[in-house]
Amino acid sequence: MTRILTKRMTFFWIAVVLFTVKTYTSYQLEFQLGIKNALQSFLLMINPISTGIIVFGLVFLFSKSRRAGIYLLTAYFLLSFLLYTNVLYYRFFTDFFTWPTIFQTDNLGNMGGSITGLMEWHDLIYALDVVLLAALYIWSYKSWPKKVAIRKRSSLILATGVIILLANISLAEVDRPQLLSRTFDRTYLVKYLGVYNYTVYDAIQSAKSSSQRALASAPDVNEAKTYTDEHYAKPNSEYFGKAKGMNIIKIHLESFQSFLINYKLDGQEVTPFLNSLVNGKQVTYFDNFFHQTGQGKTADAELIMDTSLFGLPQGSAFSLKGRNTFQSAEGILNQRGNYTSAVLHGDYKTFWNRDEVYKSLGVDKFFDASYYNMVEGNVVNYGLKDKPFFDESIPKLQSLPQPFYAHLLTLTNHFPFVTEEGDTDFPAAQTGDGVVDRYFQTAHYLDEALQKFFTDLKAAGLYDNSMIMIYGDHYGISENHNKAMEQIVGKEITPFENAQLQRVPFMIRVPGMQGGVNHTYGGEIDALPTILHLVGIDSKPYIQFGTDLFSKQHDPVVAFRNGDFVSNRWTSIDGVYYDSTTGLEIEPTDEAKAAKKKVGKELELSDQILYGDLLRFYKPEGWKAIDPSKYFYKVGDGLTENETEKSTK
Ligand code: GP9
Ligand code: MN
Repeated sequence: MTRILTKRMTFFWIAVVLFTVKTYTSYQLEFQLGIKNALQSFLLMINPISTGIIVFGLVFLFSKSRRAGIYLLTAYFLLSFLLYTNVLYYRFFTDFFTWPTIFQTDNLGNMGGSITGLMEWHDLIYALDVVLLAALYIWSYKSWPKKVAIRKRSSLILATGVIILLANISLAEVDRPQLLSRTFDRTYLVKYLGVYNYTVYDAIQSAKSSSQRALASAPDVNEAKTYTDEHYAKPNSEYFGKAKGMNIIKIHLESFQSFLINYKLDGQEVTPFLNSLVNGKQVTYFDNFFHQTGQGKTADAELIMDTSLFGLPQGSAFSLKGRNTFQSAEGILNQRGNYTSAVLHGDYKTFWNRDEVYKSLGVDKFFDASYYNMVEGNVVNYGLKDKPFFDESIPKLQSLPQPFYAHLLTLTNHFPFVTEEGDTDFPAAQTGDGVVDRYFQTAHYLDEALQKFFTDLKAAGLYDNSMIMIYGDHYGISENHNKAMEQIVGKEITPFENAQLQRVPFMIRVPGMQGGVNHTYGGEIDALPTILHLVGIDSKPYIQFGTDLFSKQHDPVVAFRNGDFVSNRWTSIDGVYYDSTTGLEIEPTDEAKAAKKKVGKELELSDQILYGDLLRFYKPEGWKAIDPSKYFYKVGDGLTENETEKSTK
C-alpha cells in the first residue's frame, strides 16, 4: 500500500479524482445550471476530468520530484481558488465571473462587506482536499522514484486529456449548436464546458474585445443606424413636450422589483408611499416594465437608460467601455435643452468606474460619497443610508442651475439587505431565507425615505417644476432564492414566472399630466426616447434601440440580455415559448420566431457599437461630441467616519 501511495502517478490520480469530486459536487450544490438530460449530466462530470488530466498531467514533465510536486500543488490550489471565486461570485450575482469584471478591482474592493457575508462555514471543505494533497506530497515525495519515463508518460496522459476535452466540445455542440460562436449565456458555457474551460474561453473573448475597437471603421455604424431608423417610433402628440423646460429628477430604487408594489406582508403594506403614487392619478406607472441588465447590474441600468444601448454580454460597459463616445441623455439634454446634469450617490466615485464613464456621458456634477456625511449611524452595507442621502441631497439639488437633469441613486435596498437598529420597525418576512426576509425591511425603509424626499422637494420649491422619474434597476432577489420566493408569491416559480418577476417599476410624474397605470410592455432601453419626447426633443437623429413608451408605434418586445424576451404576447425563455397571458407553453408562430430574431439582432448591433466604439463615427446634425477632458469631479467636503468626533465637538 505504502509503495503505491508513494508514486508520482498515484499522486497525480488522487489529484484528478479529488478535483473531479469537488468540482462536480459544487456544480450540483452551488450553481443552477439547468441540467435537462443525461448528456448534459455526463458532460458536467467529464469536464473536470479533462481539465484535471491536462493541467495536472504536466507534472510528468518535471524531472525533479520536488518541483513536480510543487507544480501540481500550485496548479491544484489555483484551480480550486478559481472555483471558489466563482462560487462566491455566483452567490452574489447568480452568474460566473468574467475577466473584465474581475479586473475591476475597485468593485471587488467595494464588495468587501458582501464577500464575507457570502461565505459559509461549510466552505472550509473547499480547502480540505488542498490540505490533504499537500500532506500527501510532504509525506511521499522523497520516496518518488527518481527516474520516470517522463516524456512518453506525459504525452500519453496529455493526449487522453485532450481527447476527453474534444469529445466534450463535440458532444456539447450536438446538444447546443453554435455554443462557442454565439456566447448565448455564461451558464450554458459552464454547463457544457465546465467552469475551467469557460474561464479560458472568456479570457480569449476579452482579448478579442479589446482588439475590436482597433479594427472598427466608420462604415460599421451604418447597419445600426439603418436598424434604429426603421425601428423608430414617432412621438405621441398627446405627450410630446409635456415636460418641456422642466427639471428632471430621476430616482433609482436599488434592487427594487415590481412585486413589492401593493404587496402586503401579513396584512401590512411594504411600500405604502410608492403604492399611493401608483394608485393615484398624478403618476404614470408602467406595470409591465422590465429590467434588461446583465453582469453590470446597476451600471447596466444606468447605461441602458441614459444611452438606449444595451449592456454588454460580459462585464460592464461602464468599466470596459468607459472611454467610448456616447450620445447620452446628459449630452442631448444639454445641447438641445441647455440642461445641467448631476449624479448624486452615497458610494465613492470609483465604483463601476463612474468617475471615468460619467465624463464620457457628459455628467456635469458628480456628488459622490465624499460630499455626504459618511459617519457612523449614517452608513450601512455599500454606503450612505437612503434617509440621510435624500436629506443631504436637497441642498445639492437647489445648488444646481435649472433646468437640471439629476440622477439620485439609492443604496440601502441592496443585497444582503441590511439595516441597523432604529432604521426600521417593519417586520422581516418569515420564509426562513434571510435575504428574502430582510428585503421587505430595506424596501420599506426606502419607501419611507422617498416619502420624506417628496415632502422636502415640495418645501424646496422643486416639485412643481420638475418631472420625476422613478425606476427599479434590477432584481433584488436572485433565482437562488426562488424557493423562498414561492412562499412570497404563492405559486411555483417556473422559468416563465421567473421571467415575469424581472419586472421593475417605472414611474413618471409630470406636473399637469394625467397619470394612471399604463400596461404597455417596455424595458429600460425605452426610457431615453420616452423622456426626450416628453421634454419635446425628437429622438430620431440618434442611434437608440428603445422606443417611446407613449408612442403608438412603440415596440413591446422586451429583450433580455441573454437573448430571451418578453412581450405582451409571447415570452421566450431558453428556446421555449410561452403565451404571456396564460403562461402556457406554445409552438412559436413565425411572428414569435421573428421577434426572437429581432432581439438577437438588436443585441448584436448594440454590442458592435460598444465594442467598436462606433458612435465616434456617427455625428447627428448639430451634435457636438462630448469631450471627457472637460469634466472634472473634485472630492467633496462631506464628513468621513474618522471625522465623527470632530463633528460632534
Ligand atoms: C454601488 C451600487 C450598487 O455604487 O450602485 O451596484 P450594484 O451592485 O447593484 O450593481
Ligand atoms: Mn443595483
